[in-house]
This record gives sequence, C-alpha cells and structure tokens, in this order.
Amino acid sequence: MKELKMKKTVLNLSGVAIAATFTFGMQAMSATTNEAVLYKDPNCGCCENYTNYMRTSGFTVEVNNTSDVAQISLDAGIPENMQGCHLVVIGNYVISGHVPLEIVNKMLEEKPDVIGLTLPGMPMGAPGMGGPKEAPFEIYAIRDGQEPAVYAVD
Ligand SMILES: [Cu+2]
Repeated sequence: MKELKMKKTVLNLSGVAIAATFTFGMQAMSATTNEAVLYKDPNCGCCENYTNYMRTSGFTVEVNNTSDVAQISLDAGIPENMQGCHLVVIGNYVISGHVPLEIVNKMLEEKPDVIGLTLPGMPMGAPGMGGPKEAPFEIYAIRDGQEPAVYAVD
C-alpha cells in the first residue's frame, strides 16, 4: 500500500520523475515476494531465531504473536502431525517450521501447485534451531487433498 502511494505521487511529477517511477515499481515488485507474515507463540525462542534468519536473508517479516499457531497452521492446510513450531505466509504459500530458505526460495521460483512446505517438528541443526544436524531434513510439500510428499532433502 505504501509503495502504491509513493508511485502515485511520483507520477504526478515531471517526465524525469516518471522515469524514476519505473525503478520504484521494479523494486516494489521484487519486494513483494520477500514479504512474509509469521505466526508464532510469544514464548517461542527458536521461532524468534527463524524470524531473524529470514530478515538477515532479505525477507521483510511481519510477526504475529499468538497462542493459536497449531490451529492457524491446520486452517492453512498443514496437517497436525506435519506441523513445525511457527507458520510463515508468503504470497499464496505457507511454510511451516524451520525450512531452510534455499528450499523456500526454490519453491518461490518454481511456483509449484502446492499449498506450501513443511519441516515437521523442530529438528536439531535446522535454521533457527542450532545444535548439530543429526539427519538430513525432509521438507514436505502440502497439496490440497493429497498426502504430503517429500519436496526436498537438505
Ligand atoms: Cu522451532
């Protein structure tokens, strides 16, 4: 919304300024895919770490503290036994848990027909979790009306 307003203002200016509008517009477009909304419990430390990890990696993250993460995740389409500790919404996709951002970015580029991705639970060594990695991470794709299927192993 803020970007739209900015664009409008610049459009009212001279031709030189309109050339600058184009650049503004492009920036707004690339920024849109990096805009994330994250739902987490207020007391979740590893969710906080994941938020910082996203921000450091170039995402804009709006944080919503809530004690209903499990229900919100379920409503978003992530089955109860497949959920991570927090839920991220990016555009039309949802990401549950500590999914490495390389995998998230891969999905955002490939634009598969999925509801989103999940890394169930809180595996050691995952981004935001810390500790030694004990096993490869299996990241699942959630599709409407289908069993979750492995999307990537990291
Ligand atoms: Cu966690």
